[in-house]
Amino acid sequence: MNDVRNHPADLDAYWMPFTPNRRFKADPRTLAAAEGMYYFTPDRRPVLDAVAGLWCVNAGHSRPTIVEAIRRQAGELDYAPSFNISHPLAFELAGRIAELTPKGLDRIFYTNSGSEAVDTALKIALAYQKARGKGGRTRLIGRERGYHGVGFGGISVGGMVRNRAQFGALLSGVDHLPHTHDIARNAFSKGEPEHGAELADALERIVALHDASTIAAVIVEPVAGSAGVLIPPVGYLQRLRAICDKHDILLIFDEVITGFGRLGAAFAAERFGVRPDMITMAKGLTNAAVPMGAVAASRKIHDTLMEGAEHPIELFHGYTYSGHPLACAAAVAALDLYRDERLFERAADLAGYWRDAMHALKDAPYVIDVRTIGLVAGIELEPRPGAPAARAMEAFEAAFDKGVLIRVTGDIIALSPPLIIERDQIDRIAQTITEVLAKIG
Ligand code: PXG
Ligand code: PLP
Repeated sequence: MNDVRNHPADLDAYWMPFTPNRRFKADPRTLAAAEGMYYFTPDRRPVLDAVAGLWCVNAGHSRPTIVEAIRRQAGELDYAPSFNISHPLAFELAGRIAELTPKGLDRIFYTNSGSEAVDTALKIALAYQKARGKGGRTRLIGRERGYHGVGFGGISVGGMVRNRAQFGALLSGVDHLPHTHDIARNAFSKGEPEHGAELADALERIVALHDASTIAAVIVEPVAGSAGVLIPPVGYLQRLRAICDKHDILLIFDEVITGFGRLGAAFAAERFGVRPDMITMAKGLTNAAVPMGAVAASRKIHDTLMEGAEHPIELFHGYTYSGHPLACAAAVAALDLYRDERLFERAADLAGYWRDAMHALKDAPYVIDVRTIGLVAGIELEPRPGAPAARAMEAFEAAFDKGVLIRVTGDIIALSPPLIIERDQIDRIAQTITEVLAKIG
């Protein structure tokens, strides 16, 4: 097998995403194969996957039924135009997704990624407001430390400062809620932290500032993933929902990470008992085997656009690859696996074991917080003085060299294993992190 370490010249052409390219190319680490809970390096060294790729391979790697579905589909129908024609599997899959979303959120628009799902949802929100005669409602409200992908819409409502800073003025008419991260009050919370529901009331202040008649939608991740696993305080999401209802503002849950079992339910909306007006999804939808995202919109939104628009095309939006046949085939096979292996229930059943194993890291060096929900954990480290993020990056490299793939963001280790993980593998992840933290300075 080709090892990029042996071909340094071959590394130049590929400009890698969200990567310190020069550092990577000086000491590349790549993965060449995967099966179940494991990756394999080009020299066939197994690496236990504690992050489901990038929070996306929820059923584990290279599952044969998904592989076979993609193969079969590629031989049968490689591509069908997405505008005006489509193909049967796209309709079948939409019905399958609608079985998993909260009742009434059952109109499915396909995209190719989470970023596109977010931009699509924001555009649907604006089109909906216009269609119902509220075209003045153009403002979009996001949240500090939110991650909504990398499209201009997504970084505008997003709150990861560095993802915005290089790119100019972004969308106008956007405001942000405060984030809910509060280690001083909530350190070492298990599940939803106790303090902070009142942070939702910041939405009332934003409404007072701009007037409700200018606001189209609020978008939040139910659990913020990329920013380092920020779990909503008890009652927070319910309060956001109530304030949105009071002022007739749409609420969008970005469930690109929280969807498809990550929290032990199909969607976080179900887990928290809060019904948004739209859900964005991607990642686990196809078990990441083929890129695909989607927006689930409420009937109210969908039907308003179906009745209201004066044009034969109700929504001037879509992608060449919306509902791509290979993605649909992968998604149907992935949803079959989730159902047949009861993987969402499995995640719920394992969540207690996961929580206890992760919270045992409380006493490891540098750990200032552990937070867990479903099969997600954030382990926050005290930054090394004068070198933020260095400690976590060294932990990542040391864990990889010990055969465990973790993910770090700033000084936070974020873990989100495939839902097929076994208890001894959970133990091994915790053990490896303990060893690694004892070793680094
Ligand atoms: N919304 C949310 C909530 C996400 O987590 C996106 C949108 C964008 O999806 P795409 O498919 O366009 O990447 C995401 C993606 C990480 C990490 O390590 C997280 C994501 C992507 C890559 C890395 O935290 N989330
Ligand atoms: N740019 C050009 C020149 C195009 O023709 C198209 C699609 O037809 C796009 C961008 C958008 O590509 P996609 O539909 O894959 O998002």
